[in-house]
Amino acid sequence: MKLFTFFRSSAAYRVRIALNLKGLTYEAVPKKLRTGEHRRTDYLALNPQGLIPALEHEGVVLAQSLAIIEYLDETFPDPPLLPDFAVGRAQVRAMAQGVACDIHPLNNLRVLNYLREVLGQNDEGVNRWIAHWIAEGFRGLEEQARRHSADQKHCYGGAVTLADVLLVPQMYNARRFNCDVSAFPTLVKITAHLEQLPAFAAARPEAQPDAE
Ligand SMILES: N[C@@H](CCC(=O)N[C@@H](CS)C(=O)NCC(=O)O)C(=O)O
Repeated sequence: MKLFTFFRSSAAYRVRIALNLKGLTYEAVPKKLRTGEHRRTDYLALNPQGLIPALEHEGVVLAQSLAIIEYLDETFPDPPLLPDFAVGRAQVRAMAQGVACDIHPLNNLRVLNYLREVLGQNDEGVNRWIAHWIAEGFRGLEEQARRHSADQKHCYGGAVTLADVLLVPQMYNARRFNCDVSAFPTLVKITAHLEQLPAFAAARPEAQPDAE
């Protein structure tokens, strides 16, 4: 198994957590986002969307972190990342998609570059944008976690789910951009617990071979 990754890519961070939770070994193939390695023809031949991550398994290359993680969960079901009942699965997916669809895309590198280079925003403007959209998304996620967490250690119930796999990298990004997360105590508490787990700790950006 090969993971096309970048140490600071939060979408790749999600897949690294899922691979570790499943106990799967993989070869990390780093692609430097800053130098545009993800836009070169060799990588576009593998992943035409030109985004990190992609996962190669048994000769097939998969794109999109949520699709990859659900593929891993179906192919290697132990431990499961989704509840065993339909309502639970929908609720966990709703939390995960809140991060993957509604927070992360607004703060992605190409969006930030567009704000800077085309719309002429300075660092202050870009940082306000980042903080605004993270806070906006975290508001709903905080309430969902408050309702669904059984122990303030997991977003949903009392075991690791897809929602946790998505939360931790997004919280990493929030801290990286100095966002004030004090209004989201449940998310902060859950993250603090999860970051201690070996599968999450080994996936953190600083622990990657391509970390700068
Ligand atoms: N929805 C995609 C997002 C992937 C994504 O945006 N990856 C970022 C790194 S976290 C990327 O490749 N950015 C390159 C760019 O913006 O040019 C997923 O979940 O895999």
